[in-house]
Amino acid sequence: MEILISAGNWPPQPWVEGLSKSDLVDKVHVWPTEQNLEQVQVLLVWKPLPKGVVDKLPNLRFISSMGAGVEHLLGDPQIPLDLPVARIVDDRLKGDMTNFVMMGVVMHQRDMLQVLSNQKMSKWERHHYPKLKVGILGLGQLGSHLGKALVNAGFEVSGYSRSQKQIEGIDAFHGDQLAEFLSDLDVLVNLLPVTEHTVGFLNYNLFSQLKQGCYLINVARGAHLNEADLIKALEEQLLSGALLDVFKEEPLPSNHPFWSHPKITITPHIASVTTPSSAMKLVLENCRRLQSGEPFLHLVDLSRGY
Ligand code: NDP
Ligand code: OXD
Repeated sequence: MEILISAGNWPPQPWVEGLSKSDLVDKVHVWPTEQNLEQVQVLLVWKPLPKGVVDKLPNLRFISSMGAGVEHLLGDPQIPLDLPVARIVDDRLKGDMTNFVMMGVVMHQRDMLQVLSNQKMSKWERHHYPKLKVGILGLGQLGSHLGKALVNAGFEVSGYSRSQKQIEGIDAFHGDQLAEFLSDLDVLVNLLPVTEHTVGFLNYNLFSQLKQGCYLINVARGAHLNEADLIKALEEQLLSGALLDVFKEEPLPSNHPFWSHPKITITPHIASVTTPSSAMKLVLENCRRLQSGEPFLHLVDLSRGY
């Protein structure tokens, strides 16, 4: 089987080396290439999907995102809608996301930015820290893993999803229960996928339904956040601060007002980065399934958009 990798700004080499070791794989191509791609059956993509690539693959049978998100594929008219499209779901990705958000929650709970700035002034200042209720938007693969870990760590946890959930220890809301979900949170974590229903979800109207002083952690996508509304909500103290890992434009332009905002902490889309050696196991399992005709794992539902 031949595979084409278009890894965007991620280094393709670990993928090439790992996939080439499998008996299932005859050849791994890396885009851009002048090689003949006629025999390629599997396309692995991280964003953006290059223009014209699909036209060069007459025998393409399966597409996989190299990350959890698929909006870069589903929104692209080049992707034939009848082809199966999968995404990465793996324990490493879940664990890394959980650790990152846990760090953000605890940093906020312990007022760590203040503690670090106190150190610069040799200032010894102790205070009590609050018990927090954390709400997670999106109780999917990442959100539910995070929720369980937060419960185990002693936080009060609630979550909101499209369909109804039952997860031990998590107060679960869905559908038209959004306002109820938002009303008593100390921290709101966004782990929604980008779809036509979730673009701009984090907006002034939503912020004004939160308990005053709630802290926002956005680790899903920049497209979820209305940036001007965030600044306004921070100025009006509807929100006490925000940890942002993802942005509409990445890298975040150096003149962007978020960089210097005293209540915003920025990380460069590192909440959970696909680990090739781990994610490759799923890709190879799906290659095996392509050969055997068994159903693929972690396919995207094109009608839902995630
Ligand atoms: P999943 O598809 O497993 O989960 C998505 C969740 O969102 C589901 O619970 C789903 O509800 C819910 N949802 C979808 N649409 C709506 C809606 N309109 N209203 C309410 N709830 C909705 O995704 P993952 O957990 O795997 O990943 C989530 C996102 O995290 C990715 O799409 C990606 O953008 C981002 N991500 C960011 C990373 C980073 O480094 N910053 C790394 C990896 C991922 P239901 O369960 O009912 O279907
Ligand atoms: C992903 C990401 O979607 O890294 O996997 O953002």
